[in-house]
Amino acid sequence: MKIPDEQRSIALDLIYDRRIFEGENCIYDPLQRFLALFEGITSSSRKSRAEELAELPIKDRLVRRIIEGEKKGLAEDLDEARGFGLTPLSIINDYLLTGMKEVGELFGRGEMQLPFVLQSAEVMKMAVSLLEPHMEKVDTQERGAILLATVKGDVHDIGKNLVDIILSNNGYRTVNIGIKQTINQIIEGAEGGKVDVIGMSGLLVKSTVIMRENLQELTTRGLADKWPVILGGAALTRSYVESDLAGEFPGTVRYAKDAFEGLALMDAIMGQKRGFPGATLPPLKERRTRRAVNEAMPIDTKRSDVAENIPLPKAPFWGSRVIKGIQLADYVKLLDERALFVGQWGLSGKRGEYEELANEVGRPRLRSLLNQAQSSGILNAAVAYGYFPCFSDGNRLIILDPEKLPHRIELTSFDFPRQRRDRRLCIADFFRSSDSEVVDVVAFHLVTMGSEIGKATSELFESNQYRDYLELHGLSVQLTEALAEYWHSRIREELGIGTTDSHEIEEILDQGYRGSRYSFGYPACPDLSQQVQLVQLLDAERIGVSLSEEFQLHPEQSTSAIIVHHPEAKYFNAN
Ligand code: B12
Repeated sequence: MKIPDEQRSIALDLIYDRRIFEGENCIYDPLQRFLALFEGITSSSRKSRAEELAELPIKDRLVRRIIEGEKKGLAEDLDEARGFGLTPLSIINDYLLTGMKEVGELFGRGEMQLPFVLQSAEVMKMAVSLLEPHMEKVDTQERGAILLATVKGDVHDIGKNLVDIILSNNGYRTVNIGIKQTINQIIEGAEGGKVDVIGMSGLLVKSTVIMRENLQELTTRGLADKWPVILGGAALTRSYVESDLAGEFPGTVRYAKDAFEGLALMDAIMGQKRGFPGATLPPLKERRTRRAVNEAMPIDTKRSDVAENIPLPKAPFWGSRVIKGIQLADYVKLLDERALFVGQWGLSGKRGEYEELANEVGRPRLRSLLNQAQSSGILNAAVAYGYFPCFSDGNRLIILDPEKLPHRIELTSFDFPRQRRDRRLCIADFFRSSDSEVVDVVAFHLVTMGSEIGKATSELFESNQYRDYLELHGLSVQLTEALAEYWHSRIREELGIGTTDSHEIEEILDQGYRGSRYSFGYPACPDLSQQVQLVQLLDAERIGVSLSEEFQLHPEQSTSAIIVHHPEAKYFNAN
């Protein structure tokens, strides 16, 4: 956006050598076009962005500052605007918020990416704090207020915090009370904060149940009509919220797929509340006919057609070990760039723009962030892992005490669901059964990036460095995944099954190896409560990881898995 479109597209044509030929003749040569475009222009004749901005009338300049995320010279511009007699409130509402509205529209059309949206929000935040000392009490009339909380038992806060950033920098007051909040704390926060709306967030499947209970509690206490409720988070679906929950809740409840939908809902709710003409809430998603609930069916424990008598790898040792101080260079090779750039940093752009965004924005930021993170000592990668003798019994995997072998003394066990269709797969089928003369081997691992990185990201959020916050948080979670991927490859190597590994990183990230790594909470083994046995087996406290009552790992940037060597083991959905 800051480089004129023509210059940008010709520069890209040059980088990617997009010459066009007709037979032998080159009919389009980006190099020639590039030279022609800049003929006679020297670096001193090119105006700086500050100069370009300075030429705009002050009102347009304020709008552009927000859109371009340009902080330099902001204080002077705000003084100039006030010098013209504009009140702080008018500066905010008529110009700065106009800029933020445009930012939202650009984002909605895929023409602006999340890091730049956050950069604009940073300028907005700074402008408001510079204007605040000049505001009269009456000036501070707000557009509306929302309480934000991640529900009981759930530690995820990035989604809720992004909502906080977008809403608070679009003129709404936010009361962000944090993670793991009970309904009592939510109600107290809403009463105390005098909010208009309650926003709840949650990424766990369990959180969707908690949200339902919270709505029931609001109803029982006669508070259903007091606050409209907006719900968001990965495990929710629009139809669950807008048909199932809305059907049971006498008040208003809506689903927001992202922060901008949250903003649109706030605009609609507040518009209605203030009686703005034409303000309406989007209609609820149509109620679908409910699927027939499965009557309690007998549990199917019959083994599937997975081959049983495959040759077994040999465990390098029995029991568990701890490895600390793992070097970034070892696991960064397995960083899933696409998941980082698109999934975490929102560098999705329009169709076909991924490579450009990755080259121009993603990779340079990634390099500098990795350098900073490494030199500041906030990466403390550690692993607890181990190998255990085992056998399957129906849908259970029995873990044996390695010290008592050859006697088969059970240490603990895991229960896995079986598919009701397709191949009727169940994780237990990938292991020798109790009838086998030999015992099988299973590996587990639990990896963590430590707690310092979480503290560093929180500090960025607290100090309103939104873009840095998003980027460091995103990097931290993808490094956790990379560490898990790296340790899985070490385990394959130690088991002697790494020889079939693909040499391409993209293929490795797509399970291009023998066996599989299943994490509790994912579709092949959704029951999170079995993290308990895993954490005990690996004695995870040794690497500073503990499990909360709601089966969440602390520190947040941690993940666990059961590692299966069977060649037929791949991801599947047991539901
Ligand atoms: C990255 C990731 C991780 C990372 C980091 C997790 C973290 N702490 O942030 C790591 C690798 C560490 C991880 C680990 C685990 N994860 Co994980 N993870 C994810 C993943 C892929 C993306 C989450 C994310 O960062 N999203 C980006 C943020 C910005 O999005 P968001 O929070 O959804 O918020 C946006 C919207 O939803 C919306 N929104 C959210 N809230 C609200 C509220 C309001 C009011 C509004 C308006 C809008 C709104 O707006 C936000 C911004 O636009 C999700 C899958 C997914 N698609 O979401 C699984 C997921 C959350 N993980 C899952 C699981 C199971 C785990 C583990 C338990 C696996 C394991 N056994 O180790 C562990 C647990 C970790 C722990 N500490 O306990 C499950 C949870 C489901 C469940 N079974 O309960 C998910 C859903 C994957 C799945 N099964 O499909 N995970």
